[in-house]
Amino acid sequence: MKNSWTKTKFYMLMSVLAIFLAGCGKENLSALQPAGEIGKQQFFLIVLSISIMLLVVGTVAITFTIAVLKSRRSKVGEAFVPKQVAGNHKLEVIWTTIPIILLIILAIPTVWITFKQADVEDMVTEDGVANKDSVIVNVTAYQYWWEFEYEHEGVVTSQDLVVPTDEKVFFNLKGADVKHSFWIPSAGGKLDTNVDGINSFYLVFDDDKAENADRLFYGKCAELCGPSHALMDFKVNALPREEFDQWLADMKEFEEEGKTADSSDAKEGQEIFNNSCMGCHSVTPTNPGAAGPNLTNFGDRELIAGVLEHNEENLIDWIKDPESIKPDNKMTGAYQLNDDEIEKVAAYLMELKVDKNSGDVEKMKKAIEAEDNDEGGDN
Ligand code: HEC
Ligand SMILES: [Cu+2]
Repeated sequence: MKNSWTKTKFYMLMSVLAIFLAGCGKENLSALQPAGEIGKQQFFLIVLSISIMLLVVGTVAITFTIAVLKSRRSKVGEAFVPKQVAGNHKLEVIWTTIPIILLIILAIPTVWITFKQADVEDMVTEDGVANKDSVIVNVTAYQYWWEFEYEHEGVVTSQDLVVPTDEKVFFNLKGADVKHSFWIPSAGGKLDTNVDGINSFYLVFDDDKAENADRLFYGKCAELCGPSHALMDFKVNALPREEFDQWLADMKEFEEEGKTADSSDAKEGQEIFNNSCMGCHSVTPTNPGAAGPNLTNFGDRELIAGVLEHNEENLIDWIKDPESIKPDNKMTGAYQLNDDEIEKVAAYLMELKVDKNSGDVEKMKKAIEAEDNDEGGDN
């Protein structure tokens, strides 16, 4: 009876663990489902080192079990003394050589891949200037948000990183305040963003993997950097090359045309924004904000401040009391607005859209909804 209960407990524990492990396999978030060259190499190293570890642990466990079973007093008698092997030459050689061989098997691919992944030769030309043929993103990590500047285009975004698929995307990483770490689990990393020096590496995003992940990967800060470290997330929008080029073109066109608010609320909101928020936030795509994220394409974002679902209600909550959402963030207390003013600013920010496609999707969704409603009426 007791035995079967122990077994039941064991199976219950295992099924709970299995459920947890099932969560490890998301296409857009997991190092165990690599989505590009670097991620695949890192995954290979994980599998290689775990296999070697399992081999060692397994061998030791089995040998130990055999020894215990074979040397039971009931079997060999009270007076039995096993064969003494201290200082045995052959054994000493065997158990020194095997670990050395295992370490060599582990070391060669690890060292080779580590150096290969740090190879950013294609990023600069022979004259030492940034290579025009390569996509280069200069990343700056702030407490608790990310800024992405496109080297050749001068385009600046924050929180949402847009990259082309099936080619090397180079990153120059630095930290603005404290040390952070840049990590896109599916694609690879992590690499520290230091305050005193730039770290460079590249990532590749496979197009088919990006499509499986709905073209959206998750990025994270992987170095404890303050109270809101765990909320320092960003999104990676991985697009085919033509769509990526289109996005860059939209961003630049936006710079030329500028953006004027549509609705009357938004117009008033724009004025309030210019007075109270412009000191830290920029709404032109080529201008890094002074102390806060660039908000040029804020209306296209997936999330607000990297953590809240993107809608007007949450935006109002954020502007009203950012501290309750991201403790220690650097926007808290920087302005004084009443509820009415906050609603108008929010209306203005929701209108800041650059991605023309996303507008079409919105329109399409509305059209489909309208159609569905019509059908509903007929029945
Ligand atoms: C002192 C500088 C400062 C001022 C002034 C300021 N902000 Fe911010 N803002 C920040 C910082 C810093 C962040 C990033 C916070 C974080 O994520 O940790 C931020 C984040 C945001 C975000 C989220 C951005 C994103 O990328 O998702 C919005 C929206 C925003 N601010 C709106 C406003 C509005 C509206 C005002 C004016 C009423 C304003 N801010 C005034 C510094 C400022
Ligand atoms: Cu951080």
